[in-house]
Amino acid sequence: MGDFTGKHGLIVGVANKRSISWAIAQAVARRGARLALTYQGRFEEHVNDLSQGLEQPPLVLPCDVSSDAEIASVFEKVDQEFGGLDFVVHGAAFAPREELEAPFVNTTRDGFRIAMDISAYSLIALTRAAMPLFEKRGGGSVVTLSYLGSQRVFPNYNVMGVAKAALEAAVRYLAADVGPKGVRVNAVSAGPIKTLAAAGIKGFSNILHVYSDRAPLRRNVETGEVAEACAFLLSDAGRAVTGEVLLVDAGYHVTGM
Ligand code: NAD
Ligand code: 0WE
Repeated sequence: MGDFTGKHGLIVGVANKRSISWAIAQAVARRGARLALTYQGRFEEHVNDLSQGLEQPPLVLPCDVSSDAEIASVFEKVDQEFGGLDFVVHGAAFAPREELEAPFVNTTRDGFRIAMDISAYSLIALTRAAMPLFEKRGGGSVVTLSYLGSQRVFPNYNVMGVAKAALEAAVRYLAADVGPKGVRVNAVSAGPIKTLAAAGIKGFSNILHVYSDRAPLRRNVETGEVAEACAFLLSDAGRAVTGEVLLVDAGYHVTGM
């Protein structure tokens, strides 16, 4: 989907080879993109190892998205190396584990703040920091990853559902704000996939079964399929699409009972 020859992108949220962000990195690198990959502290080795497998060696940088200083430093280095940027992928999400286990009504002030900061505010911070680099290229494209728990109640998704609702609203407000500068902002809302972020979520296998039983396509989705949808939105093929939340869930979201 699309040609990324000569394009430069920043991808945030690779933890390991199962990460949706890693599938996106591969999908756009295969089509010619030169990438910067960022990792959260503990994943440095994993990401360095993975980066060997890309056709063009990526810039690999640390970035905790809750730190304004680390975000600034990433864009400084990306600007030095690439002299601008064409796209950003935001694939970071986190809520304290307790918040995904306790009843939603017990959501703590701190758990709420952390989930919102890392999973929603960070999209605004990254988009703002990318603007000067996008402007050097006459525009840009931002894609984030969401989940249907933003609109519907899934047991235990809890404060992450509220954070994803905020994230999807931020996509629309950002799209309206930066659209006049030729920058597009979209989300891909993926069906459940057994990644690190899903590991240890109580009842996750059950969620996978509910989806594959009820989804119109009667199956689950793979990271590569989510990545291709992201590549579409990041590429020139998606040039008239902004402020959109594209569901890539084998159709699960249309079902009633
Ligand atoms: P993953 O665990 O591979 O990726 C989550 C990433 O968030 C990790 O790389 C982690 O390092 C990063 N992260 C967490 N806190 C961070 C911080 N403070 N600073 C920087 N990075 C931080 O899992 P994934 O499933 O690939 O998740 C990627 C995105 O896809 C998330 O936004 C998730 O909500 C979304 N998503 C996942 C599924 C699913 O079922 N796996 C479904 C729909 C949407
Ligand atoms: O967004 C997510 C999960 C993100 C996530 C995962 C964790 C696990 C480890 C955020 N914070 C944490 N904190 C941790 O300590 N998904 C879309 C995957 C997911 O999680 C669910 C789901 C689905 C789907 C939780 C309950 C129900 C469905």
